[in-house]
Amino acid sequence: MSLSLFDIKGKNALITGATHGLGMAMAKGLGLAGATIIVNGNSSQEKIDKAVAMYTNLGIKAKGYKFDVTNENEVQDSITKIESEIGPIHILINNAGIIKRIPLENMEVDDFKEVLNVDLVSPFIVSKHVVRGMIERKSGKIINICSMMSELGRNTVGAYAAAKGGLKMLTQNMATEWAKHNIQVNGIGPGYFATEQTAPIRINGHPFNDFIVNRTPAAKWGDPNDLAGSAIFLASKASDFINGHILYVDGGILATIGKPSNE
Ligand code: GCO
Ligand code: CA
Repeated sequence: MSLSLFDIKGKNALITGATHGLGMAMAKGLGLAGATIIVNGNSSQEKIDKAVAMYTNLGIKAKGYKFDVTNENEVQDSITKIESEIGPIHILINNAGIIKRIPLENMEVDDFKEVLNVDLVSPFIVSKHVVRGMIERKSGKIINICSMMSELGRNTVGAYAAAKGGLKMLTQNMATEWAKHNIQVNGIGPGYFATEQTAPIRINGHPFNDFIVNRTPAAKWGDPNDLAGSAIFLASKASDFINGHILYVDGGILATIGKPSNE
């Protein structure tokens, strides 16, 4: 009985921004657990095709759909197309996001708004168009990818922190409104992971790299594959009575005030 609680075989999972990074790692985890992976990207069809080939080579059923998660018309049309071609979307991971590392006093308003638009407004847009089917079916799983910046600030990522802080509360409000339909909405808050997005601040010897290794009790950057288990858990029956919870996968960062670098 116990392992079947985590069984997501045959479920259809839409992951936004699943052509690289943490989105790809979580999608791979769900796919290897038997879910059909719906790969969203917006950069290029070539990047989407490459990602779909990667999933397929692992024996995962996957199909790519190029659409801009900030464009409600594109989202609405794509969700309709997906649900007619693949079937109902049982699991949605709102992962697509951008970051602009600029000190707030120097940040253009347009840059600030772009970060909020992608990281906070688009999870609302995509969820709004996926949840209708979930409400009809009285079943669904939505996972919003939050961040350490849902809880903590850091120099130069003010817009991102505002968006990810908002996404934490949006997650809790989605849970509040949709739990009665047997839809569980939760978040995953990744700590610092080795991805393209963090490559610029992860260079060996870069002050931030040393800072993070010291600030993380597990004393290392996360491996994106460390997120698969949390994604499967929040996408499966094992989390049917969990609502509005942000599951931090951070090597202990939020558990501690930190320590002097020589300890
Ligand atoms: C940064 C990093 C972080 C991580 C992640 C932490 O510039 O501080 O990019 O934002 O990507 O969001 O949870
Ligand atoms: Ca909470």
